[in-house]
Amino acid sequence: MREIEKIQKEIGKTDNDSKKLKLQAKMKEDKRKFAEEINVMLGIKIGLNPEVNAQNFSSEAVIETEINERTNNEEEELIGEQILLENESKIKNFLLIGGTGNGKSTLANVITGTNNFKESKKSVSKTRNIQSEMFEENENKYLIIDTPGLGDTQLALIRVLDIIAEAVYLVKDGISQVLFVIGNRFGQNEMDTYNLLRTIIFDEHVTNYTTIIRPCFENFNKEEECKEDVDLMIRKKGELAEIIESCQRNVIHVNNPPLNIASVDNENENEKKERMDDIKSNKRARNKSRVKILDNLSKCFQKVPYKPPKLKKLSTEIVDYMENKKELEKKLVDLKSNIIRKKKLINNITESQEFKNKSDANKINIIDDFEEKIKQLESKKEILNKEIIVKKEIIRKKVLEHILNDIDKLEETFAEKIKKKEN
Ligand SMILES: Nc1nc2c(ncn2[C@@H]2O[C@H](COP(=O)(O)OP(=O)(O)O)[C@@H](O)[C@H]2O)c(=O)[nH]1
Ligand SMILES: [Mg+2]
Repeated sequence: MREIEKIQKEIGKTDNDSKKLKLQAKMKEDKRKFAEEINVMLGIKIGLNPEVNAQNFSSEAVIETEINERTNNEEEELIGEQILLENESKIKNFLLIGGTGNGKSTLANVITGTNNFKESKKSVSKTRNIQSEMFEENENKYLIIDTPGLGDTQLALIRVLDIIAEAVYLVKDGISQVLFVIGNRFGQNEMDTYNLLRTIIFDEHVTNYTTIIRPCFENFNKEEECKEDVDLMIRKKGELAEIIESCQRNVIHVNNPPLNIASVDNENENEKKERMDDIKSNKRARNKSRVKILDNLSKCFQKVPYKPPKLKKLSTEIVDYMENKKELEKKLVDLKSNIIRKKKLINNITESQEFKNKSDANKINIIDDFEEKIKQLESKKEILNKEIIVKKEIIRKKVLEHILNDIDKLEETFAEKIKKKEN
């Protein structure tokens, strides 16, 4: 029940209605599972020893309340689901791309107003997965999608394929804006990411839906300095200059300095105060950045999202497999926690006085029964795992086939990566 209490606390804390509805739905599901578990436990006890009166178990009362609550709330639940569906259809997608270490995850934290994305220090290993977060601001619903630097030469082809599949799945209904994050270390890797996407899932119109984000820009509220920076990038010529020109110089400068400033060894009071002041001032900078960015992004809510033909094609090819895979993954998670719960349950039962009072034959029966159930679950888990792998492989194959159609147009690094894999 601890999990349920945790969710209850979370519900109390949140003001966000759609999050509340989701949490409530999750809580109900957890409660239902818990009740089922207790049912199984009671069933075994009653089945093996009919004279044990079920009323003696305090859990019986719990089940009854759960069941009553479930029927009473069924209608409410249906309405809740309806609202969730309607809300989800109005969400706009924002895809963050760019090289590793340019400030994408930090930007994702700033935009969403969370700390859910991992901001990497140089020494720390970076995330290799797509991460997304939904939030609401002035009745606009944003889905912010953070991607690893696809141009990263250390990234294995298999990961690139998985990332593309996940991104395509998330933005299957269209992209409101691609946020191309360009730090000071801008180089070919960054350009490769943009070009890879432009070649395989977008088209030449992507620049109409591209916003270039320049983090680490302290004077981001000084228009003149921002303009100078854009002029400078354009004067350097090259591919970046072309993109900036064709996205009508849609560049947003921000500064999102870190909040996770580590203390020095044996930090004294003064040093601590300084650090706290720094964090406060960095927080202020981030808040200002957030206002500036959201002001820009909110304009996208009037525009029809970008849904280029290649994106449409690849998403139709993989969407069913992706959904299937996600369903299986969810089942696997449920199954794993079910196994853990069953193991805990048998521990609790064997420690109870009631169990100890039973005859040896009865004890063996109860334990055998549980072990058999756990064994069945374990084998189900194995089957699920295999099914997931099969789905993943099909999806990768589909993405790879899709990329191969354009291999001659790809940048060298990617073409090489793919050819190496082919041989
Ligand atoms: N001062 C400053 N540091 C930043 C800014 N954006 C990111 N960083 C730092 O740059 C590093 C890499 O950022 P991260 O968001 O993990 O980059 P990612 O690999 O593109 O996701 C981290 O140490 C961040 O604290 C910024 O606007 N200003
Ligand atoms: Mg990152």
